[in-house]
Amino acid sequence: MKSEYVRRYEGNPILTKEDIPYPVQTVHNAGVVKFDGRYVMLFRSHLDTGRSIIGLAESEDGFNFKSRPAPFMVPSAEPVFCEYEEYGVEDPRITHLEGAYYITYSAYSRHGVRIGLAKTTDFQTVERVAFITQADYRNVVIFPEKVNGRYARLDRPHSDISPWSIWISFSPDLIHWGDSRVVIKPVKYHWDQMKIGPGAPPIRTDKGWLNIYHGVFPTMDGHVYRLGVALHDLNHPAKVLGVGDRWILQPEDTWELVGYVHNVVFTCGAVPEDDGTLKLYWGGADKVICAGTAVIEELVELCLTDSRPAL
Ligand code: M1P
Repeated sequence: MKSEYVRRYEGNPILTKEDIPYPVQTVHNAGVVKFDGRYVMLFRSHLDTGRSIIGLAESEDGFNFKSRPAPFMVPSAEPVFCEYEEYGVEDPRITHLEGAYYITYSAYSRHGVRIGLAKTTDFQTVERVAFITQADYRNVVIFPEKVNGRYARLDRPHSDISPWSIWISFSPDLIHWGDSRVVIKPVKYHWDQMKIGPGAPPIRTDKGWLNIYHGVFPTMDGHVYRLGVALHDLNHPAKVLGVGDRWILQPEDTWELVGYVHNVVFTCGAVPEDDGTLKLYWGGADKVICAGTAVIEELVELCLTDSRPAL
């Protein structure tokens, strides 16, 4: 069944490794923002070694992207950062906040995976700010404004005891985080029953913060990654107003079904537009980047009118 909620761009995939002017094996999992009148995308690529780096591509229309000649972020050589990025940097998300663009990314090393925070104001240079989690965490998205005087984020710690779930945390300075609590858990024998994780940074709507997340279902033929939506209270985002019972996107096109990891659609970014739609970006089978559009109000209604329990 094709998605009722996401209209795929007819030119998918919009970016493949053939478009990248340096050697990579994959191009996927991209954060995207509007900057200076155009779209800027940060995307993950595997190198021949299997380790990942982050590239940058730009577009006038949000669909036709051109890669820069060199990567934007590679594992750091700076003290402290180098020890925790030794195995690669992955899955960038971008949040525009107080005049700067903050990038959260997964930093892999012999110590596990943790989340790095980097900052740019021009997408020419980038500075590492801090690691904002210990191991093991992935999928951290920062809200694009303070909530009740504090910065807020959704995150996804790993656990041996509980299925991997979406948590919320707060911070006075973007560096020190706490007041953490779980907000959405996978549902047993449901499309997201195995694990879930935040996808795109939350989008403000009249009715709440729209959270586009990924959910995973285990099968005898491997795991299937789909995308779903949840809505969080604007003033108290730890309160979940609804989680859509149905997925909004699942692997359907050939390049989503077969690739580096089969049966994956995975988002790190969506761009809200003035006309009430959003542009959604996802990695197809961890190998290519795809795009589509959705009507924000339809996603919000799915959360509110066809919901399953959050916890
Ligand atoms: O291969 C699918 C995805 O697997 C991981 O996702 P999760 O955080 O849900 O475990 C990540 O490695 C992600 O990059 C990848 O797309």
